[in-house]
Amino acid sequence: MAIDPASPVPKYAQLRDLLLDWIVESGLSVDDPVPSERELGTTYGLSRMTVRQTIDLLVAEGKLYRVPGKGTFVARPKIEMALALASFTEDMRTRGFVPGARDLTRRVVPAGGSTARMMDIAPGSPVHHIERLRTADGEPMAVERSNIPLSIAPHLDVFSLSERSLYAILEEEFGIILDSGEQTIEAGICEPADAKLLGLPPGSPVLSMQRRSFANGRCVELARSTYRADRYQLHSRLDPRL
Ligand code: 16G
Repeated sequence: MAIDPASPVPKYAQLRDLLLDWIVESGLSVDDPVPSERELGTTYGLSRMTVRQTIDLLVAEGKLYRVPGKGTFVARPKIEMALALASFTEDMRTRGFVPGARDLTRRVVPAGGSTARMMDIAPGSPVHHIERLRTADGEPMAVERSNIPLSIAPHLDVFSLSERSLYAILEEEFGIILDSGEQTIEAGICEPADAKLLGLPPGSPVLSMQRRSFANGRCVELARSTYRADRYQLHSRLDPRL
């Protein structure tokens, strides 16, 4: 396939699609180099500026990455997160990764105003505040901050969360089966402390998630989490109407 100069599609966008097809057809895999901007310009009869625009776009989309002085390479595909009431453990296992968790903080704190409001509990009532670094095959993926009312899971603190899934503990030890939830997802910029934990340059893009999960109409968990935007994309089925 070649660039069509008569097409209303800009040349850099045509090259994007051609290059992605070429990567698949040539059987390139993760970390394989793609041809240089000069080579691509010659192959497709395009200016260096147009080729650079395409590469910039593919880098921004997370399909390619650049190593200064070395070239441009095929990036790892992002993990597709389903919008479901699944635990991190379940989600990672389904995708063939080994899930992990490192405890950062676990304490019982009085619920602040907004946490209490969102959980429909009295302000100041005790909640387990749990901060964990979540990993997939040992690689940091997200920082998750969960709040769980003490009244729902009183002795939750005796269970290790680096060895077991929080949702599994809630179910197996407390008989809590989550039956509904809601989640908001926003683009954000990584806080310096989280960037360090996640191994990202400060100011990297992240997905900020807030999830409330419920059992029998009662809010069990309010989680505020920071997921790496360079490793995650969200996938959702669409209903025909709102
Ligand atoms: C998911 C939830 C998190 C919950 C965790 C439990 C989001 C975006 N996700 O990652 O709220 O705490 O699952 O996972 O908030 P676990 O059962 O593997 O510990």
